[in-house]
Amino acid sequence: MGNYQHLLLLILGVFWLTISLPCSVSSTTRRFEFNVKWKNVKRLCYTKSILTVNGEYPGPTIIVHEGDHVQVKVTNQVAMNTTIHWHGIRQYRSGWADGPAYITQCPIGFGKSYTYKFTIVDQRGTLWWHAHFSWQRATVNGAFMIYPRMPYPFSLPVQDEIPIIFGEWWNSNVMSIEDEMILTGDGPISSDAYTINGLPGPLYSCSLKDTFIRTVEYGKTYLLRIINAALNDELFFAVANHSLTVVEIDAVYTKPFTTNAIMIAPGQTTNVLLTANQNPDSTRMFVMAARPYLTSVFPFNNSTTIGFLRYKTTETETKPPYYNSTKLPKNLPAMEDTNFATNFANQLKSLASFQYPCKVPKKVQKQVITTISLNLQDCPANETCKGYLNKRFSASMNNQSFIRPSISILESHYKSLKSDVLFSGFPENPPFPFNYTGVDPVKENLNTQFGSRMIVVPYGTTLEIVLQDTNFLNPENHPIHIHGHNFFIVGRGFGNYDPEKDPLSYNLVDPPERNTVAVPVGGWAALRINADNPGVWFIHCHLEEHTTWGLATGLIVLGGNHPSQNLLLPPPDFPTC
Ligand SMILES: *[C@@H]1O[C@H](CO)[C@@H](O)[C@H](O)[C@H]1NC(C)=O
Ligand SMILES: *[C@@H]1O[C@H](CO)[C@@H](O)[C@H](O)[C@H]1NC(C)=O
Ligand SMILES: *[C@@H]1O[C@H](CO)[C@@H](O)[C@H](O)[C@H]1NC(C)=O
Ligand SMILES: *[C@@H]1O[C@H](CO)[C@@H](O)[C@H](O)[C@H]1NC(C)=O
Ligand SMILES: *[C@@H]1O[C@H](CO)[C@@H](O)[C@H](O)[C@H]1NC(C)=O
Ligand SMILES: *[C@@H]1O[C@H](CO)[C@@H](O)[C@H](O)[C@H]1NC(C)=O
Ligand SMILES: *[C@@H]1O[C@H](CO)[C@@H](O)[C@H](O)[C@H]1NC(C)=O
Ligand SMILES: *[C@@H]1O[C@H](CO)[C@@H](O)[C@H](O)[C@H]1NC(C)=O
Ligand SMILES: [Cu+2]
Repeated sequence: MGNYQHLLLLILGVFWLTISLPCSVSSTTRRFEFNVKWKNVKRLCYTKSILTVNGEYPGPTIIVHEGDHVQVKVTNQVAMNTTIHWHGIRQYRSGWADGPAYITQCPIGFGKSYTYKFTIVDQRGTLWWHAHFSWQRATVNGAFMIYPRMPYPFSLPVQDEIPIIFGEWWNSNVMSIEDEMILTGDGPISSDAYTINGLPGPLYSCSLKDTFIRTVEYGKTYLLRIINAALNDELFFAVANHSLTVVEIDAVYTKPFTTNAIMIAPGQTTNVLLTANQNPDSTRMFVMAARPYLTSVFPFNNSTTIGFLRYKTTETETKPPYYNSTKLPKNLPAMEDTNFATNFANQLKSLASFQYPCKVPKKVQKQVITTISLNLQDCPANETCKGYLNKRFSASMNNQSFIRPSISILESHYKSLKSDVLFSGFPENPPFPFNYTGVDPVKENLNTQFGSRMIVVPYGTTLEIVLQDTNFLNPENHPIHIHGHNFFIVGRGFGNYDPEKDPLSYNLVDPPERNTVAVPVGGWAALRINADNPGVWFIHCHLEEHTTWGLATGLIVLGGNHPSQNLLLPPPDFPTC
């Protein structure tokens, strides 16, 4: 070999090292302690005891880097069961740490601890964590930030960041809402306020001091890490006189686009860039506002949470903030603005660059078409039901209303217990095809069947799931969340999915990649998944009321031939039932 060739190899070698180094930097183990405990908190003039992590509301922020090993020791200090879910974390082979009660694990009982252990693989951006037991996530939630190994692929430099967590506040005890719903068959009571970082803002009574205010500096660009932790509401969000550039959703980079507002569904996260480019006048505060995107006839709280961006000047430090205007931003969409929601969703595309390729399956080995539906269950003769028409509200996928068993399905699956047959055989098509988005709701039989059947696929299957909304009770935009896998939203539309025509217009180049999809109201969404993560993965509507009613199923991905294609061993402190 000549000298030149040596030199070339050397250069190539150095180049290879340079590009591969950031990924191969030895990973760190980051440890956190989460103590689940009560804390007295006052909002809207009501003081009540809320469930928290470490007494914080919203809970502590987890900050890690891509590639890190994460260990969170959760200790339950309250006389209730609990679990924590790391929403959107892929959990490669570590399904034991995913968290949904009775899907992957038995709950952590009073006085018990469980250490969730997992590794951050090929994910960067904003995710979040929340309790996954009953409705505890109302107050037990927080941000989960993953810093990238490589510089941000954004054209603007990020000079600072602003976490924004939307939530819902109930003056009454949120822990008893689910029990009440199950007892009476009625819908949940609606929340009393929406919140930004736990604060309702000045449009609610007694809340002037509970207002989120963030000082910004003229000329700087901020990364807003926006999380929708509300229980039952999709939200619009806008900042007065500022535009937002979307750069990442659900910890996946997107093609940047600029918008006056965003729509964000419960379970979703969206990172946007905001440049503080307005006249830096200390007497002015810019309103940021969030209110529901409404597609349902069910009761909800018709109100808006606002906070402020305040420009920093020499006077800012000494003067109290002024609330010259609490006028809502002109660019905040109206509550029923489905056109805005649709146009916004149409603009979301994977970055699909050389460094961050879009790994959408071009072909699929299996397709599952499933309705996502609300239902009305006939009232048993010996009971009184308080739902619509004196029946029980319910919800289903392919006419199965999902029942969580009282064991860990993951454990049962891992040990190949006999009960496993209960957890397979989810129908691959609606049992009776009908005009899903055209049925007169009330005259039909809206009953459903109870069950715990899930979709089972071999390791590595390329899977397509088509989610079809129905008009039962009312059509509604449902945010469907899949654990353990990201998916690619290759198609969306209104009306009934057409298996012949609709695939022709799929985006197989740069579809958005997410963990939660807002399925168009009265429409459908087609998702493609590389089922490459062995385990048991919950699939459910991220409107808490719908999960309670059974709008859920699961995906069981079998182990592969190679040891690296199988689940890790169960941890020694794995909670038992
Ligand atoms: C909605 O919020 C307002 C303002 O706090 C409150 O007065 C009202 O009772 C709430 N509505 C419902 C239905 O809870
Ligand atoms: C925002 O811009 C509008 C004009 O589009 C202007 O009337 C208004 O005063 C501005 N608001 C602030 C807080 O600067
Ligand atoms: C805002 O209010 C403060 C205090 O009342 C006042 O000094 C200031 O001029 C007001 N600014 C605007 C733009 O109205
Ligand atoms: C919400 O409240 C506003 C102001 O009171 C009202 O104009 C609007 O019609 C209400 N919207 C719904 C959907 O109830
Ligand atoms: C009604 O009867 C069913 C079937 O016998 C029973 O399982 C259920 O517990 C009863 N419900 C009430 C409220 O008594
Ligand atoms: C479904 O129902 C809608 C609304 O009634 C109607 O417009 C549409 O033509 C129906 N579709 C089919 C395939 O029957
Ligand atoms: C769902 O199942 C129930 C109970 O078996 C049945 O009465 C109903 O017709 C089914 N509905 C649909 C849409 O398949
Ligand atoms: C907690 O969960 C365990 C296991 O499912 C169950 O046996 C126990 O009754 C639950 N405890 C409470 C307080 O709900
Ligand atoms: Cu739903």
